[in-house]
Amino acid sequence: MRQLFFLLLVGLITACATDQSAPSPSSSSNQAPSIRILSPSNGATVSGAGTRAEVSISDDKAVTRLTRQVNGGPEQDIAIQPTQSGNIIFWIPLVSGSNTAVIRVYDAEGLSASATLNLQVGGSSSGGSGGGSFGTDYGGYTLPSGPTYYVSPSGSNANDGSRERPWATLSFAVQKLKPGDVLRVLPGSYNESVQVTASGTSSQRITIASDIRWGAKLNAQGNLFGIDVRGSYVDIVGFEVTNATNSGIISWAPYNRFLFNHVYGIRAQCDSNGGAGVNMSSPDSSDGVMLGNLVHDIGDLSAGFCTRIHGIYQGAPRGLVQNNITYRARGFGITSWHAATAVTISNNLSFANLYGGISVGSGDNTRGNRAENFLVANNIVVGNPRGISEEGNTGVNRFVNNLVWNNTTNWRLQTSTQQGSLSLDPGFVNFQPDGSGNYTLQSSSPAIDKGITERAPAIDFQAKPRFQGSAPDLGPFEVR
Ligand SMILES: [Ca+2]
Ligand SMILES: [Ca+2]
Repeated sequence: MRQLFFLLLVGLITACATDQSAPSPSSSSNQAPSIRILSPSNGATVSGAGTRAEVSISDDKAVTRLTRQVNGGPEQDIAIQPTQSGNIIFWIPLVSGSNTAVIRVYDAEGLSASATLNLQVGGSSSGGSGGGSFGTDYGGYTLPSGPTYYVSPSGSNANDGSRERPWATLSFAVQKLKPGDVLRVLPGSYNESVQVTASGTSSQRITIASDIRWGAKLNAQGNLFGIDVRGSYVDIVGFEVTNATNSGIISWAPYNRFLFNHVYGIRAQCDSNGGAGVNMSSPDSSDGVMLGNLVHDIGDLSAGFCTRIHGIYQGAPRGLVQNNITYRARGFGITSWHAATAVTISNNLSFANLYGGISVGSGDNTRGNRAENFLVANNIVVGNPRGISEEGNTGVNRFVNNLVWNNTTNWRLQTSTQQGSLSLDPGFVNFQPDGSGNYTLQSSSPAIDKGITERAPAIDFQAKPRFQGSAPDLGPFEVR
C-alpha cells in the first residue's frame, strides 16, 4: 500500500512538473515511457550467438510495446504484457565482432524512449553464452510481468519478498502466490522439497522461475519430489533439480508447464511407484507442457533397465513434450502410459537410455483410454535398445519425419505406420553417449530443414526462433 501511494505521489509530481514546461505534442497529461538497461553493461564482451538482456521499463500509464533493433536491422517486437513498470528479460542475437542494439519502449499513445547497447562478441561462437554445449540462456523467452516476488539464499522469510528484501525458501514463498504472480528465485543452493498448492487461472498463470536458467539449484535432500505441483496453471521455469527419490518435478493437476529445467540424479526405485525426471504421469495432469528440459541419469543405472523409471513421463491426455534432451534413464527417455492420448512429442533428442528412446502407449488406467491420435515428429533418437515404439494399448498414431539411428531396433510400432523417417548419422558437432558431447548439428547435418511445421514449437531448446531456413530442423536445436 505504501509503495502504491509512493508511486501515485511520484506520478503527481511528475505530471505537475510537465504542466509547467513546454506542452507535449499529444496530451500534457501523458508522459513518455522510460527504459534502463540492467544487464549486460554497455561495452561488455560476450561469447556465443547472443546474450540475455534485462531492462527496467516504466510509464505513467502503461508500456505497451518493447522492441529490439540489432546492427541496423529491422525493429523486432519482444512479447510483453502491458505494464506500468517492470523488468523484462529477453534475448539479443549477435554476430562476431562489434554489435549495436537499440532497445525501445512505447506507450499506447506512441510515445517512446530508447537505450543503446554496444557489445563485442569474442571467442567461440558456438552454443549459447556459457554452460557448455547445452547453453543456459532463456533466449527469447521472457518472464511475465505480474506482481513479482523474490527468493534468495541470503534472504529471510521474515522479509516482504521484494527484490531488496527477498524471502529465503521456496517452500515459504510459494504459499504466498496468487493468480498472475511471478516468483523469481535468485541464483544459489536451495536444500528443500517444494510443494505448490496454489493455482493460477487460464489468463493469470502463476510463474515460479529461476532468475537465471539453472542458477537456482534445488537439492531435494532424498525426499520423494523436488518440486511437487498440486495446483493448476503453474509454470516451473529454469530450475536445476537433483537428489529426489521418485521424481524431480511432478504435476498432479491439469494445465501446468515445466519449461527449461535441468533434472538429474533422481534415485527412483524399480518398484510399482517407479519415477521420472520430469513427471506428468498422473491421469489428472492433462493439457500439460514439458518443453526445453534437460533430463538425465534417472534411476540407478548400474542395476540395468527398468520399465518404470523414465526421463520424461506423460500419463494424461493432450500434453506437449517438445525440445527436450533426455539421456541415461533406466526406462525410456520419453514415455507415455496410463491415460495418455492425443499427445504431441516433437523436436526432442533422446539417446543412450537403458530401455528405449521414445514410447507411445497407455495401460494400467481405470479410464479405458487408448494411446491414439499422437503426433510424434521431428525427433532425433539415437543409441537406445528400442528407438521409437508403441507399447500397451495403442490406436492409430502419426510418426512423421523422425531421425532414428543406431538403436538396436529403430522402430517397433504396433498399430501405426511411420512416414518420412531418416536413418542416418544426425551429424552432431560431437556425439558422446555420456552427455559430455555437443549435440547441436553440424552445418552439413542431414537433419537440417527436415522437420514438419505442424505443431512444431515456435522456439528451440535455447528459446531461439524455431522457424529458420526452409523448415524446422530435427531435434531440439535449430541451427539455421
Ligand atoms: Ca505514457
Ligand atoms: Ca531450419
